[in-house]
Amino acid sequence: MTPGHDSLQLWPAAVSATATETDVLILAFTVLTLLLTVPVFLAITYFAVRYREGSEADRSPSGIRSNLIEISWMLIPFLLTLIFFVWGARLYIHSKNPPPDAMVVEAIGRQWMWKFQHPTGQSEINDLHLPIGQPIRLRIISQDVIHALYLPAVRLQVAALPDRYTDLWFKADKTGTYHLYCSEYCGTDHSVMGGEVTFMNPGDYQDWLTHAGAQQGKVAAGRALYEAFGCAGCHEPGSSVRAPSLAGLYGSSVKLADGRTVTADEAWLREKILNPNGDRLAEGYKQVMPSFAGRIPEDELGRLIDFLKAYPAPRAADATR
Ligand code: HEC
Ligand SMILES: [Cu+2]
Repeated sequence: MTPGHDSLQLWPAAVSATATETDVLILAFTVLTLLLTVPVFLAITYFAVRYREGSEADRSPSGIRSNLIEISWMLIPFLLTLIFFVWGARLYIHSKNPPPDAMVVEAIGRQWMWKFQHPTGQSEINDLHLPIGQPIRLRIISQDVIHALYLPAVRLQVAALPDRYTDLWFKADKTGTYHLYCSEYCGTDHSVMGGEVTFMNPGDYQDWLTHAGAQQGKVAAGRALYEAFGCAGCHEPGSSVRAPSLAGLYGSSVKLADGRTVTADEAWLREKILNPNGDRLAEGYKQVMPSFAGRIPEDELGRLIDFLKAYPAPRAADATR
């Protein structure tokens, strides 16, 4: 199942044994709760009607007194619910104790993106590629405020805290692409802080690491600089500064305040970042972008431009994500 809004899903796909067990636990507990409450409500309704004011019903004491009935109506539901306590506690403890051979992937939350780093060094932003059939442990931390990483397909979520590691582990057994969210309100762009997790066969994962992963790593490094130098603070939607979106800018034509039109190629991006004002001002905007000349080392500038070249124009689907 792939993420999307075209079909309404009442229950997200479950891709691990723990996820399936969690579903069974919740369903079974719902059934037990209904078994224990529905008869009570039916009895209340029945007695309310039967013994309403003015009814002819027989109100003389029944004479039945039984300690056995008193004890069993308390003890049986207590024991039945206790089973669920033990079951739930076992599942919880299991989910908190990653096996020692788990593959550790670092997850870093920041306003407003997730960065994931694979044990072999590749990193990616907002998307996460993982192998199936192997325990994965995500070691999670935040660079700013409290976020929370939520993976509905494995039925797990955990807070991402500044200055403290938290974990989450699972073993997926189904390939596919599923949603990944930040589930802790963390500021203006909280709603777009998320992406997709793709579970792949181990062989495909190795391929991904050597090809796409390596490429994405470079882009991810540039994206991190885009955030670190404060570009995102002005250029991302939700900013209080009115600045054009840089998504999909590379290769397009830019209208300047002085009436010229230029193509946003590599050289132009470089010049614009180092010396944004004067005759490079975009049409319809104020001159507020600071010059980064002398502030960005040459190698980092290269990576930043690599990121801008790969920064896709927003897809329609992203707007609703
Ligand atoms: C203080 C807010 C601010 C910061 C920080 C900022 N910019 Fe800008 N940027 C603007 C504004 C406003 C414009 C539109 C006016 C202009 O062309 O200068 C702009 C324009 C641009 C353009 C031209 C876009 C177009 O459509 O013409 C590029 C490219 C750009 N910025 C890249 C960057 C990069 C890369 C960084 C980080 C290294 C950055 N900006 C940091 C405010 C900012
Ligand atoms: Cu967040």
